[in-house]
Amino acid sequence: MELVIGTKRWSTWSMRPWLALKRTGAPFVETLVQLREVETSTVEIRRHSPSGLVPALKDAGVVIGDSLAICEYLAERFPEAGLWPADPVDRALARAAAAEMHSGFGALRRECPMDLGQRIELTLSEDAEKDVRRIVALWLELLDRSGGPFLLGGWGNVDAFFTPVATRFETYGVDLKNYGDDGRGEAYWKGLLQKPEYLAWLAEA
Ligand SMILES: N[C@@H](CCC(=O)N[C@@H](CS)C(=O)NCC(=O)O)C(=O)O
Repeated sequence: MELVIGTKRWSTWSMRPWLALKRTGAPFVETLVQLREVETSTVEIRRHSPSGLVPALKDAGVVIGDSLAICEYLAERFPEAGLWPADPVDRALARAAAAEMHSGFGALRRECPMDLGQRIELTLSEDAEKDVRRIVALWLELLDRSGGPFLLGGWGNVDAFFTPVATRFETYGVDLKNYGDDGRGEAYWKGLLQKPEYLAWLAEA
């Protein structure tokens, strides 16, 4: 199994399946492509990934080229890792939240690109503030249901999807109390950044 990823400091999409794969404990080959290298990035990525995007997982003779599809595949391949909740209703909620992250929160993503290890002062636009408010509401709803410590109880794919958001809140000093948080949202994102899988990624960023 080979996971092709982009620069660890910036590539949020790569981080998600990398965390999930680490969590399974399965051995894998990591192939790192440096992003933003004008001369080489595009050619290098295309050598591995027909879509021209990372991450890409090579396994069983195929290339799976999307972070959510990779995480779905890992959950099926390694059921003992518990990457989705066992309960079907919890599983549907976890999938919906991961999908909302996968396809949404564009303003926050644009204004606050992941930049690990940096501290940046910024005033969020109204649209980005709306994204943060929605994230907080979603987190609290799921934490209410599960009792935590992660969104649906134990750490899984949905938490991998929100880990890059946690890094943004840290880098840009976003205080969730201004967006409807009662403290549990902040405790949740700080908990994500303490996970050994994330610390292993950060150490190599
Ligand atoms: N929907 C895709 C998005 C992947 C994506 O946009 N990857 C970016 C890097 S984070 C990329 O490969 N960009 C090409 C480049 O930087 O040359 C996924 O979830 O995997």
